[in-house]
Order: sequence, then C-alpha cells, then structure tokens
Amino acid sequence: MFVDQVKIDVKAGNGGNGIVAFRREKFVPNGGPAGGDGGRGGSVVFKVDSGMRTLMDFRYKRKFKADPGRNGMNKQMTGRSAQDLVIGVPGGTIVKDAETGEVIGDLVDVDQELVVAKGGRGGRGNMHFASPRNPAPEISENGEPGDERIISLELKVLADVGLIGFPSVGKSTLLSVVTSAKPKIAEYHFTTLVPNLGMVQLDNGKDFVIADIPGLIEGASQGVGLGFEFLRHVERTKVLLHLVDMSGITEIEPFDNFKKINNELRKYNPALMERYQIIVPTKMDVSGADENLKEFTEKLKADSEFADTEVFPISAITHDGLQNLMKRTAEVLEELPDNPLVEEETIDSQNYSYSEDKGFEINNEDGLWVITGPKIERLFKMTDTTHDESMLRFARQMRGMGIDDELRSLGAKNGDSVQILDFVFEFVE
Ligand SMILES: Nc1nc2c(ncn2[C@@H]2O[C@H](COP(=O)(O)OP(=O)(O)OP(=O)(O)O)[C@@H](O)[C@H]2O)c(=O)[nH]1
Ligand SMILES: [Mg+2]
Repeated sequence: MFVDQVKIDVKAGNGGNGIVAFRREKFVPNGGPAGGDGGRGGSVVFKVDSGMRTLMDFRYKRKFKADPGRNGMNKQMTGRSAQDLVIGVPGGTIVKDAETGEVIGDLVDVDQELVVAKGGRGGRGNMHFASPRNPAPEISENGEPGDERIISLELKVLADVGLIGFPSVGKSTLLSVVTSAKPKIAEYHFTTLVPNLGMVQLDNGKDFVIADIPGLIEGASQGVGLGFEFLRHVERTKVLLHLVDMSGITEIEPFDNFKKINNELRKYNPALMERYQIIVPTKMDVSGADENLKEFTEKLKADSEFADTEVFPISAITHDGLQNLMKRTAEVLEELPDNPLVEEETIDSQNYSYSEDKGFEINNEDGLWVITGPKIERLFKMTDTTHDESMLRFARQMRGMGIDDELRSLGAKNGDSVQILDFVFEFVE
C-alpha cells in the first residue's frame, strides 16, 4: 500500500527542573545557593531521508516523543540535555499543523531539517535567584514543557514530468521503456494504483524524473475512479505528458477523453492548465492508429484551447518516437523557469513556534475563576510548587502579565478561588 497522508502526534521533551540546593562547607552551616539548572529537552525534528519513498513507516507508529532534559544537581551542576529525536521523512513531504491546517514546512532537499516541536529549556536552579536581599533563595524553576502538537504529513511525489491519461493508454509501459523502473503493466484499467517513479538518463548526460500516475477518468476531481488522490502528485511536476491511445482499443473517443481529462485537471486546480503539456499519441504500431491520429489531430487543430499543443506520437513496442519525445521533454524542462510549481503557503519553513497573544483567558465557572492560556500554563508548569518562594515568584509573574488586574475588573473578590490547570488558590487583594 502506498501511504501518502498520515497524522501523527509529536511531543518534545520537557526541560529538566532547576533545583534548590546549598553549598555545604566545613564550619559554615548554610553556604551559598548551589542548585544547578535543568538540561534542555529534546526537540522533535524531521529530516529528509533519501532512502524513503513513502510515508509507510508512519502507518503503525504514530506517536513520537523526545526525551526530557535531566534535572539540575547540587554543586551548581547543570543536568544533561536530551538528544533531539530525528525522524526520517521522504523528500516531498509537506508538514502541516493538523488542527489549523497551516503549512509548517515543505521538506524537499536531501538532509533538509525542520523542527516540528521544540524541546523545553531547562529550569534555573536557585543559584540564579540569589540577590543581596535574598542571598539564600529557596526558588528554582521547573523545566519548560516541550511543544506538543498533532502534525499531518502529506507526500507529493517530486518528479519533473508526470504521465497522465485515461487508464490503459500505456503510461506504465512508457515508463518501463524509458527508465529502469519495473511498473506493473496489464491490459485492464487501473493497473497502476500508486505513482511509480523512474529516472530518464539521456546520452548527453542529462537526466530527469518521470512519475507514472494512476489513470484518470471523467469525474476524477470529484473522486470517481481512483479519484483526485493522485492529482495532487501531478501538481508538482513541471511538464505533463498526456498519453492518448490511438489503437482504438481503450479510448472510444480519444479527443473527447483528452478534453475530459483536462477538464478534471482544471476542476482540481486551475493552475494545472498553465502546466506545460505535450500530447503523446500511443500504440502507433497497431493497425488503424495512423487514421485515428489523423482524426485526432484534425479535432485538435480546430480546438481553440489546445490547437498549438505539441504532439509526439510513439510506440512503446517498436520504440518509434521515444527518443524524440525524451529529447523534447528535456529541452522543455531546461527552458522552463526553475519553479513553476504550485507553491503552498508556508509560514516559516525553518522553525515554527506557537504564537502567544495575551497569554491567558479568564472564565468564571460557577464562582470559580479559571485561568487558561499557553503562556500562563507554561509559567505555572515551570513553577516549583513545593517551595513558597517559588510560588511567590509565580504570583509576581501573574501580576506582571496583568492577570490580577483583569480578575479585579471582572469582579473577583478577596478570598475567591482561582484555578490554573489542576491547582486552586485564593485570590488575595
Ligand atoms: N500494441 C501496443 N500495446 C501497448 C503499447 N503500450 C502499452 N501497450 C499495452 O497496453 C496495455 C496497458 O498498458 P499499461 O502501460 O499498463 O497502461 P497504463 O496507462 O499504465 O494503465 P493504468 O495503469 O491502468 O492506468 C498493456 O496491455 C500494454 O501491453 C504500445 O506501444 N503498443
Ligand atoms: Mg499503469
């Protein structure tokens, strides 16, 4: 099975906690603060692996978790940082946030990397909180939580040339004679169920990649036949070779089919109509093919939209016309600008992090003030609730964010209960 779309969960490692510790020196009952920092949590990183062709590996493994950083230690020692979790993906993988649909990145080049979930930084140990007023602070930070999100991966085959056409017109056969690929070939429709790739190597040293795409029929853009699933692979090719069967065996009305398939491309994505298209009449070795081609060409010349489209008839059996077709295809590829591909909107292809607006929201649930929001929740998770001083620091941070003011303006009274995550405390004026 060809897996070209998956949803996975990724969780980066939390930072290690900073700790509260004091130096112990001979004859000094309580030396200075010496609690070390936590180590950084591992990030989850995608990396293009040239050996991968599909998203198959993600079919059964859908949860990925990087290790947390280690906690700080006494004697000011920093905890060990965790290794990043690097996950291989095939070239051509588009990474989206599954919840918002936003494109996080487009992984194209070999070894290209994308951080999809950032590891939390380590919390600071109490040695950082010493001040002249508080030389022996009992404050330390917990590690920052690692990012956690649901990601969708979508694979779009990366090929220079796409072979399109009605089923059984000879797309796979053409691929098999111009490249070393060995696709399945048979006389029944929809033999090809997944795209096949092959590399054409010309005598002049040039090469390009061809994708054989499952057959298209009328209604494909609405899901008829194998549907539009595979039209998305067509989107990334630079040149389309549109194969039309001249043997009279499969295509009852070749010109009509040719127009219908173009209509499906247009319905799927109008930008596909600007893609360079070469018409390739096939099976020219079959008797009667010449007459069928003549009729086809006449209709083509009379068509306002496609009259100027180039035509390169071939026979995959006798190899007639193959060289000319490959030569012309290579020429067109060279003449075309580098990237006429349909580009997806990318936020930031390198790194991505959540946007934090105000950082909190306050709701009153049956008299209980419930504070939510990524920033305040992160700050809370980084608070070591076992030390009063750390809690006082958190109270100051809340005030700094404007939470106290907003609670007051919403009508909170002295003694009301306030909740953040699973922690409840009293609102004190
Ligand atoms: N006579 C003749 N037969 C051909 C030629 N090319 C392909 N065929 C035959 O046409 C039939 C269909 O060929 P495929 O290459 O499987 O067709 P396809 O377009 O890949 O079909 P789907 O994968 O079903 O969309 C097979 O029986 C081939 O042997 C040709 O040049 N001449
Ligand atoms: Mg095929």
